[in-house]
Amino acid sequence: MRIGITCYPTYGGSGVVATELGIELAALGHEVHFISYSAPFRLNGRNEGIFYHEVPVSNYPLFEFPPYDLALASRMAEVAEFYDLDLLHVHYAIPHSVSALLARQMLARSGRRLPFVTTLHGTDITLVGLDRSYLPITRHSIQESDGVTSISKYLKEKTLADFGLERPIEVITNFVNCDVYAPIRDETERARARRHLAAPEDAILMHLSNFRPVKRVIDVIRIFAAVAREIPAQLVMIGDGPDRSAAEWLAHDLGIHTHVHFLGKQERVSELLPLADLLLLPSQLESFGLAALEAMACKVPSIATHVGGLPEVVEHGVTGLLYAPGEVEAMARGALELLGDRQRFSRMRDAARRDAQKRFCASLVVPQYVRYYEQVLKN
Ligand code: GMT
Repeated sequence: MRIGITCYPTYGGSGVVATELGIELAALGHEVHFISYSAPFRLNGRNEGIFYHEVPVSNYPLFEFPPYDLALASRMAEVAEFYDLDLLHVHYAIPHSVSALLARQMLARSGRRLPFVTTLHGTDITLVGLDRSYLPITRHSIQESDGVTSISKYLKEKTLADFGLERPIEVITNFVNCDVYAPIRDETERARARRHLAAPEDAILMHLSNFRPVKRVIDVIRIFAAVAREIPAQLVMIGDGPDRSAAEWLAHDLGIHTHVHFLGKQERVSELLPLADLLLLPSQLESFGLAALEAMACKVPSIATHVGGLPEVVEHGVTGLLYAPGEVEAMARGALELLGDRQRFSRMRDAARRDAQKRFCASLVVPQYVRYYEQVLKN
């Protein structure tokens, strides 16, 4: 198949999923064309069978807001025509599914069919999509999509209820490449790699996100502070975003800044995650929680929240511990109890990897997308 993929190319789960999907599809022999305003950040160096088409957005003095969605629709239609695409797959409904709808209409005039699949990821439904400025057009573009997938059961139910929709939505969960995201088997090698971040006796806690308010990075710092009061520990913060500076200030104010390492955006997350003991993901809401899954695949249990789709990913007491958002003290206690009970901790680490392999490996999930594309093309 020749598949066009559109996503936000910046640091964020939906872009990561779209990019990894493109890479996996290309590895299966499909031709993948990314169409976006810049190249997705995880594409680097792995591009056989993958093409990238930039969307140029002109900014005339008359435009207070350059219409990216229109430029995207034009580019989608062009790329579909030049490269004979079979279908478009857009990630994050706003504005990508609206642009895809326009591209489909443009091509229909010349008798060309260009079905599109929309994958719903999270705030495109739970936050931005419900904003009155976007709700009617988001609802329309979801309704008009040739196929709609959702990354969790939670998000599917939420979409149907909040948008008053009745159309079918296929749940295809996020996935992880279990060969790339994997524990370091050799304990000596792992210990050596950890030494770059911490002393041998230190626990390593990690957080990975786009540092938006929904991620509650302030809670991450507070949880860590409570843990570090009891045991030697280091916190590694991966990513960047609006709340980073507040988190840095708090680490200073609490006097723990020498134990908190802000690494910024990292390309090789799969090399850092296996070094952690625990992932902290105390989000206000997660429709899935890709970071928790990537950590699980590396044998790292999560201290997270039982919100949205997270309980579909992390099983409380088995592959991690789940709390209500804001339960900072309880999360710190949970982390300490777990780290202090070597047998339970080791069982949880094994279960995390096993579960990621059993339910979320790319080799299991990506074929579900391929089957879904085939079904959409057939209809
Ligand atoms: O919805 C967002 O906040 C953005 C989006 C992203 O691009 O990071 O995150 C969502 O999609 C991810 C990938 O499918 C999920 O793992 C995240 O849980 C989801 N975020 C939220 O629901 C807050």
